[in-house]
Amino acid sequence: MPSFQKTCPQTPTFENALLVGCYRSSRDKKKTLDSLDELKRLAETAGAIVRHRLVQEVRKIDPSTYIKSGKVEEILALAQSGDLHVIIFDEDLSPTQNRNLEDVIGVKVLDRTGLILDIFAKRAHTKEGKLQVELAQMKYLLPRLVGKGIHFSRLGGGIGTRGPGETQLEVDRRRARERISRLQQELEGLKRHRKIHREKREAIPLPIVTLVGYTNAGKSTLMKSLTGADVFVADTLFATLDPTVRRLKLPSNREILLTDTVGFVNKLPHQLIEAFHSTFEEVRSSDLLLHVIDISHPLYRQQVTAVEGVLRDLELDSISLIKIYNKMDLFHHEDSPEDPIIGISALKKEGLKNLLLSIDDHLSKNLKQVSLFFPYEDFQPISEIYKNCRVLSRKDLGKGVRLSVEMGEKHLNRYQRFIEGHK
Ligand SMILES: Nc1nc2c(ncn2[C@@H]2O[C@H](COP(=O)(O)OP(=O)(O)OP(=O)(O)O)[C@@H](O)[C@H]2O)c(=O)[nH]1
Ligand SMILES: [Mg+2]
Repeated sequence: MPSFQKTCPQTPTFENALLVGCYRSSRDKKKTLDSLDELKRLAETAGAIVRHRLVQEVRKIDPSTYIKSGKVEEILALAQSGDLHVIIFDEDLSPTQNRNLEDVIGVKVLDRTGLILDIFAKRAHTKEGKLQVELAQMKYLLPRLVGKGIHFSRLGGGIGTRGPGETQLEVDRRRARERISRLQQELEGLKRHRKIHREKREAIPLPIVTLVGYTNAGKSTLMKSLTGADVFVADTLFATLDPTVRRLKLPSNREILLTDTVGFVNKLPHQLIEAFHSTFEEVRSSDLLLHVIDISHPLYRQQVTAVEGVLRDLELDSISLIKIYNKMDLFHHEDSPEDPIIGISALKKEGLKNLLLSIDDHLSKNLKQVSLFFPYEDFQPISEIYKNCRVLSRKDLGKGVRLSVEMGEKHLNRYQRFIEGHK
């Protein structure tokens, strides 16, 4: 029986990396170069020093090594002559390509997915976050355990082998499957727990407003500036993995729940989307999404498109959304974004009043004016109503109280039995 012990081979603190980007035709070259810039940031976040880049036209993908054998030779020469610890491909490699490249070059090979999973493993702090990342990593590793066994063991630890990577070294597919189903069970348990939490939260049906956006756009900074929440902010990718929720009062005195959550990235690994299902479930119950955009980023338009793509994939695109252009203090572009513009600086706390008014405005649009009657023997919900909705008028009558209230769908459902004229 293979052991399930963690093995921690010697790893340099920083690993020298070679990045490889491939494009099908010269039209795509610029896109590949941009994507490689992002891969560099991802690699640095994982602890690598990017020493070399290889950008290559690949008309036809080689099924055994992705790039042509000539290029493999070139990389081999580089690996033999220098201090190279890891090769990172921007495109996803098949398990076979990954293994073959490592066999020939003798250096650890990762793809973008493996790298992102590694960063998530480093960042996960809560029990649920850790389980989710481990599940994603196991799913990524499972097809890589076929055939010759585990190739990573020869190639040292470090980037791409953190978290379950290390425990994987000795396990076979059966044990990996067992682990996957155990993780799924545990997550299911946590999900039930979370559901109870959510139901409790929804018992006070405050509108839920969720910050979404590309990683590093400034979501957590905005959360901090608006609510004073002590959330982690960093100039690094995937600073936030675990959702944080705080109450916030809008100018109309209406209270909302503001949620900060995990950022998106181009080519977000599907294993992560699946594993973070319950995190995204939470987003699904939002009344409004605030899409935070880093306008100072030269590729902000592509980032917007990537985020919109992920929202569509997660079927979150039916929730109403406001685009917020952040980091206006750094904004130097000639071309201005599409309107209507909400420009802010989360860091300098500029434009926040305007943002809060817009949130108020958006939420009001989904509100209806209704008349409710509370008999004196069923009077308790009135204090809740005063707290969570806008009361327009009140009349104390002989048998109870009549309120004219502005409320959203959530409240309409909750207080349906008090609505006058309702059968
Ligand atoms: N100049 C400037 N920097 C900002 C602004 N907002 C955020 N930042 C910086 O941008 C970096 C990323 O901010 P975060 O708030 O961690 O970004 P995030 O969207 O939560 O990122 P993830 O959690 O990785 O998805 C930090 O270095 C912030 O200080 C802003 O309005 N102006
Ligand atoms: Mg964050």
